[in-house]
Amino acid sequence: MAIQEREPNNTMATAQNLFGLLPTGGTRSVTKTIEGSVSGADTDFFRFLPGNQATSKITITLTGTNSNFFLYRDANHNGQIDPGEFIDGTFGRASKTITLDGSGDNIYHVQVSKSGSAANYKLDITATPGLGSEREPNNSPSQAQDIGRLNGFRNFGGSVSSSDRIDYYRFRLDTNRDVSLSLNVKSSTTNAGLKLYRDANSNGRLEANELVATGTGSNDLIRKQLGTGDYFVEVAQVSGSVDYRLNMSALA
Ligand SMILES: [Ca+2]
Ligand SMILES: [Ca+2]
Ligand SMILES: [Ca+2]
Ligand SMILES: [Ca+2]
Repeated sequence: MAIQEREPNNTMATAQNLFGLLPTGGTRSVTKTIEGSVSGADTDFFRFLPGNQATSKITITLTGTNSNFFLYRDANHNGQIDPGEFIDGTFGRASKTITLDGSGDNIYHVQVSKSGSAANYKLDITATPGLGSEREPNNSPSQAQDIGRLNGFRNFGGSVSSSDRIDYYRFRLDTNRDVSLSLNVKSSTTNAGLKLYRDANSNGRLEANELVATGTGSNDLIRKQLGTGDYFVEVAQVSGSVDYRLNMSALA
């Protein structure tokens, strides 16, 4: 049954709370459907969290002409939208679905606003339990799996081996953030290495002087304050057939 919007919900601070989507230990996808309307002076905010640290993806779909939606995470918990807190939006695109692979249990805010005359809308938010998955081919920077703007936690499972030596992921920062990356390898008889690059000259290639950090310690930890830019994460096989979990976060 659909949830009706409740006014006032015009700011992040007064967002209508949808709470967690997934029950603890649940194994099935859960969808919440919200119905509302927006007009010139009326914008609507909703807040939700997946409810489970291991969430393979969140999908948000907006139905209704003349409306837009924007996804944020209030990184500094001040109830307002600050630089770097925007994650994705529809901006009048024909397809109004946003998918976040490998989402951790972040608290998200969705804003619906009108793009034309007053609009009725339906918003479907789906959370799917499990771990985000790498998508092959991801063997070069140009094939890197693009996770979009990194804000909060994102987690992926993948593998590298002698026949698939490298996996690349890419993310974007729109403001300064404390970024943390780590690589957990399932079997102690296998090993992989973690590197972080920033494509400073935006030529789509990763040059030696663009290396930002190399993982250290048993979990290949990288922890650094980073500024605006396009970043590439490289997971490279060192020995054996490696099943890994890559944890990424960007916090205020
Ligand atoms: Ca409304
Ligand atoms: Ca409103
Ligand atoms: Ca792989
Ligand atoms: Ca690969």
